[in-house]
Amino acid sequence: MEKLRATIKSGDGGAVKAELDVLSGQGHGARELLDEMIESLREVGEAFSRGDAFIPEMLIAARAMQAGADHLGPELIKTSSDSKIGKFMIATVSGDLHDVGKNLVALIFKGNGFDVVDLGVDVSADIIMAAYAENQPDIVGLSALLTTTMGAMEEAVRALKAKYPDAKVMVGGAPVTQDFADRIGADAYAPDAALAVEVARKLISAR
Ligand code: B1M
Repeated sequence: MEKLRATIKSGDGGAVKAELDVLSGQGHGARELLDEMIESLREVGEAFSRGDAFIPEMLIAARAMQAGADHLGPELIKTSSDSKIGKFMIATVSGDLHDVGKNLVALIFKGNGFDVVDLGVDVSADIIMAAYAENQPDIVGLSALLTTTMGAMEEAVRALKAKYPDAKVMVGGAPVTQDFADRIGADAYAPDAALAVEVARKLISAR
């Protein structure tokens, strides 16, 4: 696992994929490997906080992690059923460029039988509302990684709910908590991508 962490930090997506294949061959499961890659990124983030790493290091590690997550994709996700469960629209909120977690959530929803509309990063409340009207999703998922963009998440949830009271909104991301989700009027919170699918299924079946 040491080597996997080192390859994530080196930013070499090809080396990450090769190391994942080696570790899979040794019997390590996709979920364990994913957690290990997330942990590597957490370490890079801590180094950044200490001043021992800079933006480029965070960026190349994120790219390598994305390559690794995409490579694991087929094993991470369950076999999708033929009939679609519902439509899930996801965005990282305004002012926030972090997308590795959002992409992971989108990947896992696709693999679990959802139609996924991915609006990308730095998405304003206005764009989310316009996309809601256009796509009519069963659930809107919002991701935020910065404490400074939690306000944008609140703004998006409140604007969406004011115009579309029946809209169902799920929120997540490292600084987001159940308490925060409740305070801003979100319908659901999930701490990780796998649990987000379970929460979404419950939201849809409760309709
Ligand atoms: Co940024 N960054 N970053 N960064 N970055 C963090 C988040 C930080 C914690 C690092 C640190 O200081 N320790 C810190 C935030 C501090 C805070 O606000 N409390 C930080 C900072 C400060 C910044 C900048 C402000 C730095 C600067 O410019 N001075 C800047 C902001 C840019 C902006 O967004 N406007 C910035 C920039 C960047 C990069 C662009 C260089 C790069 C992002 C590249 C990219 O995403 N394409 C980057 C990175 C890579 C990180 C860290 C190192 C890794 C993030 C990541 O991808 N994690 C991060 C440190 C860390 O996370 N510990 C850090 C892996 C990913 C799988 O986890 O996204 O949390 P995560 O997703 C999880 C769950 O949160 C959940 O599911 C996933 C797991 O299954 N989840 C959901 C996520 N969304 C969900 C939605 C759901 C449900 C669950 O429902 C809808």
